[in-house]
Amino acid sequence: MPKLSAIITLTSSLILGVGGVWIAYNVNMLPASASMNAPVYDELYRVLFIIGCLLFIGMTALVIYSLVQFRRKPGETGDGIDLEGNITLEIFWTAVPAIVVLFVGLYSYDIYDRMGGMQPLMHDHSGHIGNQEERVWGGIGSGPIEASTSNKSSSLPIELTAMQFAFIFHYPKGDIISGELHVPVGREVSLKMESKDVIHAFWVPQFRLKQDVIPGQPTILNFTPTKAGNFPIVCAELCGPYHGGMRSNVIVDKQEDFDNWIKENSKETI
Ligand SMILES: [Cu+2]
Repeated sequence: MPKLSAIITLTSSLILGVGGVWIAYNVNMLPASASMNAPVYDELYRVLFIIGCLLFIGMTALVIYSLVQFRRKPGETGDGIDLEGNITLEIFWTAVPAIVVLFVGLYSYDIYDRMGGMQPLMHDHSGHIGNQEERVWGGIGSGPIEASTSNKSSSLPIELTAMQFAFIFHYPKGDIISGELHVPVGREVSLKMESKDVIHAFWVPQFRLKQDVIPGQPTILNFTPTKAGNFPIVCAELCGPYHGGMRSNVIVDKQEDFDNWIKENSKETI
């Protein structure tokens, strides 16, 4: 009998494992993936989804099995069997969740690091600027943005000002001001963001990117779009009565189209 139950447990676990992985790979709940960040983020999401599927299916199956198997039989009137403690089982159900939670924590940290989350994002009060900012913006304190145009870096610097209730983009090259974000596909963009009033958040679901935009404290967001198209920019921080309407678009163009857009708009504004 113990042999049979071990075989049944092993087979059900295998079916559960394969089923969970199959669901996670075949049920896609995420929007299109359009930046270099996206695959890294999606990998973490998939692993969490697999764990979630395993737990959900496993527990539901166990509850249904118990309801059927251990139901009160006709004619039974007494209490159930008196059970007290099971050290092995208790160690098992403490160790397994502990290992799962530890794994998820460490893995999430690794993904956050790979997405650049541990790199400095903003000025501190002493005026020091993080490495990314030095690279793209020339490391000149809060000096004029024009200084960055001579930078040898291949990143495209763009300045974002958020306010109730709009995103305004400024391109140092050509001194263009736009209500929509235009970027070329395949090139790193360095977005320097600052708010004029309250805290907002720049969120592009297809880029898997979300970053707070804070008054008086610029934040830098670097990303590389990988797919041409038109994607929504959403304010993801409750910022006032029209917060829900604080939206814009990011238009990812081929380099050629982007260059044309820059050329056309530079003429009008310079
Ligand atoms: Cu907002």
